[in-house]
Parts: sequence; C-alpha cells; structure tokens
Amino acid sequence: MSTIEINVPDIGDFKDVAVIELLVKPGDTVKPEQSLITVESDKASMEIPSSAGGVLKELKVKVGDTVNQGTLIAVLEAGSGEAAAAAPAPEKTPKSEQKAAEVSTGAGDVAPESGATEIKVPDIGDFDEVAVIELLVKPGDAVKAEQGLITVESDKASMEIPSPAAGTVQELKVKLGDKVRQGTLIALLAGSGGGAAKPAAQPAAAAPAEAKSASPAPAPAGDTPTAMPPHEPGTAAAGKLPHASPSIRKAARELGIPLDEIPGSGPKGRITIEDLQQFSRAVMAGATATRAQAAKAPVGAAATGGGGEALGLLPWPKVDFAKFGEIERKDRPRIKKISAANLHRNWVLIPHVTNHDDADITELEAFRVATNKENEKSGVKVTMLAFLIKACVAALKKFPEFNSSLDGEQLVMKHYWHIGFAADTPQGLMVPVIKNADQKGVLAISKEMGELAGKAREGKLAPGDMQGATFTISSLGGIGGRYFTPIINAPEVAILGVCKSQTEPVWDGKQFAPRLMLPLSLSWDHRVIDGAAAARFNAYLGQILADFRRVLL
Ligand code: CAO
Repeated sequence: MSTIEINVPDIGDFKDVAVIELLVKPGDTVKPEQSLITVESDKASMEIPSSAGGVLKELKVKVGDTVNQGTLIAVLEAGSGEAAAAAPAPEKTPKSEQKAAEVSTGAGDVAPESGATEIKVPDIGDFDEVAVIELLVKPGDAVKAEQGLITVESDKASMEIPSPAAGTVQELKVKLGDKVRQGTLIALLAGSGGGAAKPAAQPAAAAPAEAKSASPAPAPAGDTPTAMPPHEPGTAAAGKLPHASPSIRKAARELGIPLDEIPGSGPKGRITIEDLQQFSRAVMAGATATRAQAAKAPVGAAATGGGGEALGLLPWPKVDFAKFGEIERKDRPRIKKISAANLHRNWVLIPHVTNHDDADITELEAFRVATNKENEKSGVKVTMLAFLIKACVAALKKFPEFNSSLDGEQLVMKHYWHIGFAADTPQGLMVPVIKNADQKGVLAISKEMGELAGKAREGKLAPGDMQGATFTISSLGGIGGRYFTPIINAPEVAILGVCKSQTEPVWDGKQFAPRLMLPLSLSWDHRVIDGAAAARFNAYLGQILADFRRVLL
C-alpha cells in the first residue's frame, strides 16, 4: 500500500498562515477535494482540501501551527484504487480562494459623474457569486488603503474586500445578503485622489476590522440583569468552527474569548462584533463566565447555565402557528433580548423565594403629599419610590447579607448602598442605579430618579448609570396590581417588588380603621438568605415605612 503526502498547495502571497481547525483525524477516509484543515490570515480563512483520496494515516500539523506553500500537512494511505483517484486540480480551491483574498486588482475606477472612485469586487478567482455577510464601513467613514470594506463568504471561505485606496466612503452599493462577483460595484470612495492604489496582495496588513469600523454598541447596562448580554454556552456544535469572519476570529483569539461559546446573532448564527463585545463586557463585569471559568468555579457558585438541553428538559415546542390563524412576526428590540437572557439565567440559577407583606404608609403618604405641596415651586416631585429607597437602605444596613453577592464559596459584603430601580421604557426594562443612596436625602433621590428615568426612556443611559447596584426595587405602584415575584438581578441577592397602595380596613385592636397599605414582595436568594431573615427584613421595612423615626433608633 502506498502513501501519499499532502502538502499545502499554492496559496499565493499568503505566508505563515495559522492552522485554526483540523477537519479530519487519523483513520478517517478522505475523498479527493475533501477539506483537511482550515487556515486563516487576518483577512481570509480557507479550507485546504486533500489532493487525493485515501485513509488518513497521520496529520502533520496541529491547531496553532503556521504553514506556507509546500508545508506537509498530512499523510494518506492510498486505499484500494482510492489513491489513484487524485483530485483533478489539487490546489484549485485554496488557490482560487486565495485569489479572492488577494484582491490585487486595479479596482478603482473614477465614477464619471461625481469624481468618486468606484470600488469594485476584484478578481475572486473561481467564485461565481458570494454573499455579503458583513458591512465593515458606512457612508461618511474615513477609510485607509487596505482597510476592509465588506466581508463576503462562500461555503469554503470568508474574506474581506479591502479598499484599494484611502478616502471617505461616499456610498455603499451593496447591502447584507447581496450576492456579488468580480466587477460588482461595492462602494464609492471620495477623496481618494481619483486613482486607487493597488492594494498589497499580502492580506495580513490590516488591523482587525472591528477596531476600525464597528462602533461599539451602546452598552444597555453594566452589571444589572437588563444589562447582561445573553450567554448560552455551547452555541457552536462541538467540533465545528464557529461562524465568524476572519477579523472577528482574530479579535477573539487576541482577547482570549472562546468563540464557540458565543451565540451568533447574525444571519445563519454568524457571530458579529456586537456579539463579541457583549460577551466580553459580561465576562469583564463578572455577570457571565466562559466554560473554562465555570468549570473552575466551586460547587454552589453561580455557574453559567445551558439551555433546556443542559437541564435535560424537552426541546421548546415548534408550532406552525399560521396553521391556526393569521400571524405576524416581529423583531424583538435588542434591550428586550438582552434582558430576557439575563432574567432567564437569574430565574434558573437563583433559588428564589418571595415573601409578601404590607406596610402601613398612611402617615408617610400624608407627609409626601404635604412635602410636594411645600416644594411645588422646586419642580421636584417626591414619589413613594424615593422613600422606599431610603427605607431599604436602612433595612439593608440592619440586615447586611441582603446587600451582598455570592462569589464562589465567599460572600462579598458591600459597604456601599447603591439602589437600582426598574424603569419601564419603550425599548424594554432598564435598571438605572442611585449611587450612595445612604448619603442622599429623599428630595435629591427623587430628582436623580426623575433624571435617570427620563434618560432611560430616551435610551440615553450611560453604562455607568446602570452599574454597581447592591439591591433593586421594582415598583409597579403607579400602575396597579397586588403582589408579584420580582426576579433577582444577579449578582445581587434580593429585590423588592412594590405594588399599588390602597386604603384597607385594618384592625387596630379596638376597631377597623382605614389605613393606606402598600403591598411589598421581597424575592431573595435562598443560598444566602433564610426565610426568617427575609420575614424580619420585610417586617423592619414595614416599621420604617410606617414611622421613619425608627431609622434614628
Ligand atoms: N401606590 C400607589 N400609587 C403610586 C405608587 C404606589 N406604590 N407608586 C407610585 N404611585 C403613583 C404616584 O404617586 C404617581 O401618582 P400621581 O401622578 O398622582 O402623583 C403615579 O403613581 C405615577 O408614578 P410614577 O410611575 O411616575 O413614579 P414612581 O416613582 O412610582 O415610578 C418608575 C418611577 C420609573 C419606577 C416608573 O415610572 C416605572 O417605570 N415603573 C415600572 C417599573 C417596572 O416595569 N417594574 C417591573 C419590572 S419586572 O418586569
């Protein structure tokens, strides 16, 4: 039986490209043209196919190795007649894909009417039509020569098409999903002097695309549940390369981010720069962990949860709703998707218990109304929520474990009191934070809360406005309802839900008296807090709300 050595074919100007994936293993039977490994530069990734068929005896490269034309990558044992079935054109696929990445072309004609340079898809080898999967720039962006403009993708390679010259993007002529081929006009570039420089054939010249082109998504929050990006580990099927462009993969490698743990929100589950940024923010904020981190976490630590499969649950029901009546599909706002993923994680990972109670706020409400009357001209309206924040700070000081966070086997006791409050906005639920609420008066808190709630509704909250909460209040008091189960904002350990107060007959020992009663619902993490402590917390909170002088005791 003869052996066949498979070498890296002519890959043009690519030098020292990294092996990022092994697609076969010793013992596998491979067919001619079957892909053996994937290599990647910072502008293109491509699969290297086998030039012959046979049984793989040995792989001569491993992930992380760098290869060049001629590098021995595998040894095949020619099977019965299989060796003879040599691929008709051994280097065809990589060569043509390399050509695509090379983009060495005079792709810069001057548009006659505007003087702008027309950027066209250069020679992309044997590719007939490739899909635009990413727009790396937008009109108005200044681009450097060689900077990637768009990413295109076939089933074997993805590559960035760089600008042949520096200038300003006047117009993009393609959109996501468009199919392009050699000669397709992709952009008009102004200020490039009308003469496009021929881009260097060496694709490794440019920095990762996202560093230049993708503006960071405004962080909806920092470490509150609504802020945390969804994290569903194990998104890419085992052994399969995550779907991402070369620049995203390079950025992920440099940041040490496991791409296969990031759910891709792009077409066909492709990982976008926003996905990468959200994941890295969450890891930095400690709100999520990579699988490696989770594996190191001690038992009892809040590890990241998988989906239903990880919990051994049935798959989500798939229903053809249209069979039963007319339907309409709507995209969900980004904030809603983010908060959904966080609420889900918190609900699944935290053993919640909710205690319901009532506080007599008859006197407090009278005081609030009188205060607002006195301060009519100040423009600041004192709401019940501002008093609740002060009352909660007092209760958190008396029961400090409610102001803590779990960190593995340890409890982090916080000696600061930052209170988050849920705000209902057109984009979804946001949780701005009143920092150092212990040091602020009710008037100052009311003013700040009004400003933060306004910013939340306008979508103008800065990430810092939503970070650092030690306890959260979710008030539905202005809307209605009696009691509900608020979901704890990890990594906090408790949250207070408040509903609409109403006048009720309350027995005072001698008679029923009309009292204004405020329904309270305290959810707490049973890993940290016991039921008795929760009952005491609620009782104390009720006492303070009934008579704030108790804070002085
Ligand atoms: N009982 C009775 N009335 C109440 C009340 C309570 N507990 N809390 C507030 N109110 C009254 C206020 O006094 C005000 O009445 P007036 O207009 O007559 O003065 C009215 O309800 C509206 O109050 P508000 O909503 O403007 O102010 P707030 O401080 O209570 O709340 C904010 C501010 C931002 C928390 C609120 O607007 C909001 O977004 N609430 C929803 C939070 C939410 O969605 N939570 C659920 C999270 S879980 O999905």
